[in-house]
Amino acid sequence: MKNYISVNDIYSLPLLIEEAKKLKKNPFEHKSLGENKTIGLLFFNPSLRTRLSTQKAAKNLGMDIVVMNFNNEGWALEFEDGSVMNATTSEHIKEGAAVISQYCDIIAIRAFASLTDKEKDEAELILNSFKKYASVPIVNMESATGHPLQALTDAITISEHKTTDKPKVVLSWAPHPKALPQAVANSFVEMMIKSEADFVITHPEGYELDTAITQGATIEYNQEKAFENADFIYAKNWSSYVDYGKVLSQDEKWTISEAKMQLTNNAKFMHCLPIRRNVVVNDEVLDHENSIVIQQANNRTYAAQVILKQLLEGLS
Ligand code: AN0
Ligand code: CP
Repeated sequence: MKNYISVNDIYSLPLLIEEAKKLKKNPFEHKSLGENKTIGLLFFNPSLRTRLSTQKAAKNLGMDIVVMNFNNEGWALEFEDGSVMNATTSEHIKEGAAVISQYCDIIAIRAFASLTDKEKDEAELILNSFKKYASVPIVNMESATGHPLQALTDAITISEHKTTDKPKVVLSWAPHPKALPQAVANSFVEMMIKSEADFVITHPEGYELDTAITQGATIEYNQEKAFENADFIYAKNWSSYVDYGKVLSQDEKWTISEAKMQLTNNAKFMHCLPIRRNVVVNDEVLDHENSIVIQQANNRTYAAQVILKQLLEGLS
């Protein structure tokens, strides 16, 4: 593996999941692989899980870690080619990425969607500029359009908890007061399309994701119908893709409730976290034994570790 930018960088999903499970059983087995190698974690947005689990994954492989928050602590970066830098930006990504590559053997980046400029978000300006100007592998820790480390975590978690070869997995939109990116949902959809699953997406009208991503997936606008017989309910809010970045509905009828979970096949409840209680999901569902959100978050470490292991193995 050269970079982990999207789930399409995965060569064989079943093999990767198996390897992640092996690492989970024996996390320190490859402690010397990352010896004298440094990973740089660059954050343009907040994080709890990604920041800590990626550090832990790197540590399990014996790597050194440097972390930098760009928003308040770094120089404001310029990403446009040929720009006259006489305003707010202090350093061009050309130098920035090249310099960080002198200190780090792998660079991981979190840079959310603006949700104001669809074209720019879809061009993945920050992630792709790092890819272009860095001389080391790049890991996506949630970009404008994807969160592939989360999606790999989700695939591992489903594989651990499924009781049939082809479980019914439902991605359900749920309300949220703020406009959130489509990234988590996009990568989850891509991952489920690659997986052995009866996969259904349910959301209110107007919340259709990029059709280039959902092509081949079933979309059911009736949430209760979608929940029937489900083995996994994966809740997530996202803002409108069509009416880009807008909150079109905060309809609490879409909140995941115990009554809705009753329609399922005793489904497990999943969410990437952070989650707003009694908005996205009711306490009774999140606190139920079928909620596997903490086990899911635990798997963030092994998803990151299996990716870092493959990238380290690819370094000469
Ligand atoms: C972010 C999102 O929805 O993309 C990060 C989730 C991992 N969530 C929030 O900003 C609440
Ligand atoms: N799920 C996830 O990526 O969480 P953080 O935003 O806390 O990293």
